[in-house]
Amino acid sequence: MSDWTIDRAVDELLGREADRRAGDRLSDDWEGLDLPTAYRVQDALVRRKVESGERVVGVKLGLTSRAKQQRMGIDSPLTAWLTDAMMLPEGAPVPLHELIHPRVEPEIAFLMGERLCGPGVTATSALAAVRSVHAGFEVIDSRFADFAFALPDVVADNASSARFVVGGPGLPPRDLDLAREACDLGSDGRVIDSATGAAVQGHPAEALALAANSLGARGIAIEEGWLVLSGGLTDAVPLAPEQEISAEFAHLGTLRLTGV
Ligand code: OOG
Ligand code: MG
Repeated sequence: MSDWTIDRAVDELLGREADRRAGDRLSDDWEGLDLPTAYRVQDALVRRKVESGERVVGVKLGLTSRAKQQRMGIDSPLTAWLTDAMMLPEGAPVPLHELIHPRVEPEIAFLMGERLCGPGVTATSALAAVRSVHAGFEVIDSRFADFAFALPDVVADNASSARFVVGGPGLPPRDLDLAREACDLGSDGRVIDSATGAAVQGHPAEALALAANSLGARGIAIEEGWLVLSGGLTDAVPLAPEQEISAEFAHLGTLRLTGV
């Protein structure tokens, strides 16, 4: 018998974030933690952040690439929330003492020029709602030990969200072939991985459509002015002190991020 509730799960996850400690999976102890309940925890968690002064600035996809799905052992994409407190300016160092066990992954970021709401969103209609496309980094930081979780755990944990960077100034989608847009991931000047936009759902616009349709099924629209992260194109890299991770995109520019 477990006595978990949505509120208790939110307290637990926010407590771990504040204390910088990872813990056990919720699903080990909470039999009733199914996917709808997990999204209720996620929504309640972001509501708590908003009550404490943070502002929702967009949404992210997770587990959209084979590289990420294989590493995490989960093959269902998911969505989660981005707030202004997670946003790092381009080139800003990542203070590691604020985080538990951060990992960095290169992503494609969309800035929305129009509201987008599923169902029925296609890659074409999704891309038509985009103002500009940007190079992105996400710094993920699971509140579960060793990033070991089942799907409802990671959904409840706002998909390990911690920090993100969006490169400027971006390009209009019509100027890009996003499936072919290449990205080299570097660590201290050495290329350690690479992918193209096709890594996320075959095309980053398919990932965006997936976000619009899954959020739409929960009655949520992607608003004009919001950012959307595509999901990591490659596996994520653990970030160590003084380590510089770079993401060199063919047309979207290069992002660099250093742990301090
Ligand atoms: C879950 C978050 C996944 C992505 O881009 O695939 C994610 C995790 O890997 O901890 O953000
Ligand atoms: Mg990510």
